[in-house]
Amino acid sequence: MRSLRTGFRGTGLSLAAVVTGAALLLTAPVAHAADTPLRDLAAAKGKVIGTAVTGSKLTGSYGDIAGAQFNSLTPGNAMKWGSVEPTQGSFNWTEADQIVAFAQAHNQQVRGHTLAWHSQNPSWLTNGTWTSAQLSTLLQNHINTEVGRYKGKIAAWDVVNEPFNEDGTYRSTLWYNGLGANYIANALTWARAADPAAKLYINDYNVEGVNAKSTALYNLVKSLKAAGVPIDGVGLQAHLILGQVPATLQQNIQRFADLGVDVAITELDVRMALPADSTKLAQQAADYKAVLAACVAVTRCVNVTVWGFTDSDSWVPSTFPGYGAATPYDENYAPKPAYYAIAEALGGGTTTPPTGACTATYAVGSQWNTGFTGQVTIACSGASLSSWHANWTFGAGQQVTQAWNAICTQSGTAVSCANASYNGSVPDGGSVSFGFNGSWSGSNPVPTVTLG
Ligand code: 9MR
Repeated sequence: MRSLRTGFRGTGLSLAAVVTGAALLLTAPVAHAADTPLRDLAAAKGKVIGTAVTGSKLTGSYGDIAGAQFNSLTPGNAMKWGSVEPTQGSFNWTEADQIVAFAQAHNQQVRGHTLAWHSQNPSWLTNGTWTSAQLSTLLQNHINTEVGRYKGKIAAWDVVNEPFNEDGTYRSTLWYNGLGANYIANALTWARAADPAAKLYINDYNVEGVNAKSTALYNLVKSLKAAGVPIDGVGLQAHLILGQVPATLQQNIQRFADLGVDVAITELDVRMALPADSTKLAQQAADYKAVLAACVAVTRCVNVTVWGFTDSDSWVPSTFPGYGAATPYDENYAPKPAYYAIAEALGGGTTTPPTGACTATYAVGSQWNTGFTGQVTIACSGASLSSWHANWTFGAGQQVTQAWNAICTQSGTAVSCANASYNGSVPDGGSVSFGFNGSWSGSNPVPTVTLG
């Protein structure tokens, strides 16, 4: 973290600067959560709203938001086999226990994730040479141990994760190759025995719309039901791309519901090419709203879970370089348009961000081959501030090197600027500005500034 002190610009840089950029303006309303938390809105609709979480982060703003806004938590990684049994016979339940305890303290459900998967398994398991009988015993013992440990504390388990290929054939995995497709029925049966109260799910991605993969899942669920295998629900992960909510989402949810199982949207996120801008964020809001609306429209769609609620805790940027901003809160925990869209789809009344309040305007002034000056103006109309933080995320590796009339810190791409001692007050109808020198290369896109 770099700390950049307030001060007057002492260099002659701007004199030598070549003005290449016209002032670019973007405004953003003051960060302001919905008046009614998402979990209360969801409950009023008979739904559950969840988020994936990282146990070690459940303090401070992250913990506050996770506890206040959501009534279901899914451990993002903590309950995976590789996490809980890194060495055969030696268990580590620390993070999983922590998340369950947090959920209980906040009156939240827990979705257990996940028991039979091809990924994030311990190396002793994947590197071992096992007979079918041994493999079957390993899986049964794993399910007994983990489901048994949390018996009565888990609302739903993703028992089987990602069993299908895109064309609807079974994925070639440790389990399928060693045990055949029957591993699915067995895993469900063992899970039921270990915790009869938990709802048992099969979970997969790219099964949100009607397609070959979701039809294979549909046919599997139908045959499991016919055979009396315990299956209570399907999880549609919903790792979506901006503007690409499948048109058949609601129809697909409905056809599973009609089979007599529940449906959950288990890992919702909507990724976009970075940097985010107001147009993309508006599209993302529409996408989130469409997903929530499809779930709200089908009685048996019981839960929508986002795969991380803040952009600072999302798997997307590391897996899809150049993509991100996929969750409803930005990296500084300011709610994004997607947040308000979720609230609206859940029937929230006064959930749109306030207009006629205080806005932040970011402008690129001078720009030369390696540097630029930026100016942020905070203006209030119909509202006032006694202190402020202006936050943004640089989209192309820019760095703030010196700021004046604000105290700016930059951590990675995230910049946060607090008022100086003398300019925290912004009266109704008034404005304050601060400036900074920055470095850039390649491109210098304008970020969206939020006020906190
Ligand atoms: O969010 C998880 C990330 O931290 C892990 O690195 C990744 C490894 O595969 O798994 C992520 O979660 C996955 C989930 O368990 C199953 N569906 C896809 C999710 C995103 O990869």
